Amino acid sequence: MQEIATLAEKVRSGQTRAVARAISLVENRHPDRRQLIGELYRHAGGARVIGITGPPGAGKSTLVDRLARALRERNLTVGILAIDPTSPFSGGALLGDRVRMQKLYTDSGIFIRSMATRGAMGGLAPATHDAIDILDAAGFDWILVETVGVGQDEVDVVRSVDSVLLVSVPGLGDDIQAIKAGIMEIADVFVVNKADRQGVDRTVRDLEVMLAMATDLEWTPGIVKCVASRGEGIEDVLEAVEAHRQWANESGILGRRRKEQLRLRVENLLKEQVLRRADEVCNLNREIESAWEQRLDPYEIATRIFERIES
Ligand SMILES: Nc1nc2c(ncn2[C@@H]2O[C@H](COP(=O)(O)OP(=O)(O)O)[C@@H](O)[C@H]2O)c(=O)[nH]1
Ligand SMILES: [Mg+2]
Repeated sequence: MQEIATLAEKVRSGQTRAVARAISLVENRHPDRRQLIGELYRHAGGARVIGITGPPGAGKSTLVDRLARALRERNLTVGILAIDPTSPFSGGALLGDRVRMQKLYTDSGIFIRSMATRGAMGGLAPATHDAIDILDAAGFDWILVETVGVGQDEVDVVRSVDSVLLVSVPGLGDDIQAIKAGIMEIADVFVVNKADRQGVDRTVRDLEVMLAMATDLEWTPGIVKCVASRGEGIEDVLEAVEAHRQWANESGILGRRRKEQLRLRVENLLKEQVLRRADEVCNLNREIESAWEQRLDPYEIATRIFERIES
């Protein structure tokens, strides 16, 4: 469609409104997204994609804000995607984020968008991957993706960036949470934020011990302290990201990771397509309803549905 081709052109020339529209399109899983990504994908791949994850309240948004400013000072452009598991219209936290992050809006070298997770039938990770492509094709030098790091969708998002920053704060509880969420083993840089608080050295030591015990790591993540709210330690964070990037490049890990990302995206799209198709063919709700009445086991239900998709 010409309309989508034109939209893709505008995205490529970096027009903010076109970028916003394109992201809405993939966020809503609109059928035209296929053509859109088809037009943009080959122009993506140049951006540095960084994931910032960690428990709520750790200071991720504050850090993202500071990183974005630091990058702008180096004349680099920054696209920001914030993923929030709550609906964008309820939950004061996100509203707070938006208001706070709005300060950055006046600069066209920064684009901020929060991705809604509502109603995404397994579509959050695919939508975010597509949004990253859009920002990448629009020419943003860096793309920062903030996630809370809970749930498979979010883990999938985090797995599809070049470098992962895990933000923790003094106090052991948060670290244990992070380990539980299965995020720990994919961290490339540990950021200990709120270093103005007591117990920061203890947290750093705990992380060091944990890393020392992990013998199978290809890369030893750096541990960086910062006070995001005051903008302290931001250069150190960037330096640690740079170190990881350099290693990833030289070791060939970056190439391998991006190939794994492609696989993950394809898998997610397949799941999305199969689910959608199953719903079209069978009406999943109704199918579950009747299977429940008949006390069918899940294997049988899935097999029945799959057979109907295939026929
Ligand atoms: N004391 C202290 N507070 C901070 C620091 N960084 C962020 N905060 C505060 O922590 C709260 C949560 O920050 P936010 O960036 O929204 O956390 P997020 O939920 O991880 O995105 C806010 O009130 C911030 O002002 C820091 O380095 N030190
Ligand atoms: Mg936040």
